[in-house]
Amino acid sequence: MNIDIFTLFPEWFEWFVSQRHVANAIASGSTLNCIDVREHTPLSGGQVDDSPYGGGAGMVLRVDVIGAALQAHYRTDPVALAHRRRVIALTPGGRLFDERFASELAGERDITLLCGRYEGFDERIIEHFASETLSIGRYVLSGGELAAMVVCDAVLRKLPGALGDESSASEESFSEALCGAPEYPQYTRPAEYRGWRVPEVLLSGHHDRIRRWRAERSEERRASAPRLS
Ligand code: 6GU
Repeated sequence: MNIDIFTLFPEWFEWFVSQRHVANAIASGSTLNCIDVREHTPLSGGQVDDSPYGGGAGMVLRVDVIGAALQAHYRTDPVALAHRRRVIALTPGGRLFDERFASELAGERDITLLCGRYEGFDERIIEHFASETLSIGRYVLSGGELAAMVVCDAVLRKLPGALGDESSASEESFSEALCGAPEYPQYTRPAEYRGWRVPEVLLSGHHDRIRRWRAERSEERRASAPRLS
């Protein structure tokens, strides 16, 4: 899939794209493209934000600046663009990002992420240039960049080839293979450490019993887990 990220801090993503599973996804044909919004501003001195109408603290990302960046990159009217592909404004009050949302995005060919900064977006960006909003949690970050990385991480690892072992993404916590239940507990060597033994069943080599034991533990965790939505 192709992910375009509109940001004022493209250099933040240099580290991110060098991480192994992200690099694997890119090597397998995905792209992660950062567009520097400031390079496209029609305003002088690289201005991208302004003080809010009506007063108040902080600065707001300007609608004309985001409009110009989208227009320059896609060479199409950004309003029409938002009807053709998912253009997602990253904002703390947006639709909460969860495993279902991640799977939905992993099924897309192209997505665009708009990173807010300062006190946020001029509302007209969200209304006219975005197809939807996304939040990674109910807290305020100083910008959408870290949220964009969270989204890319969760989405790219769902694509074939991103992880070493194909089955590991589909079986883990909250995935459909587990009917939305949290993952069962995992153990590796040593079989005993400070007297803490790995459950005998996992050492038994008895695959049916292991499958049953895991399903039961998974179910137990679901019963005691806090509601996810
Ligand atoms: Cl997507 N952006 C910002 N600025 N803060 C957030 C967020 C996004 N998600 C949670 N907090």
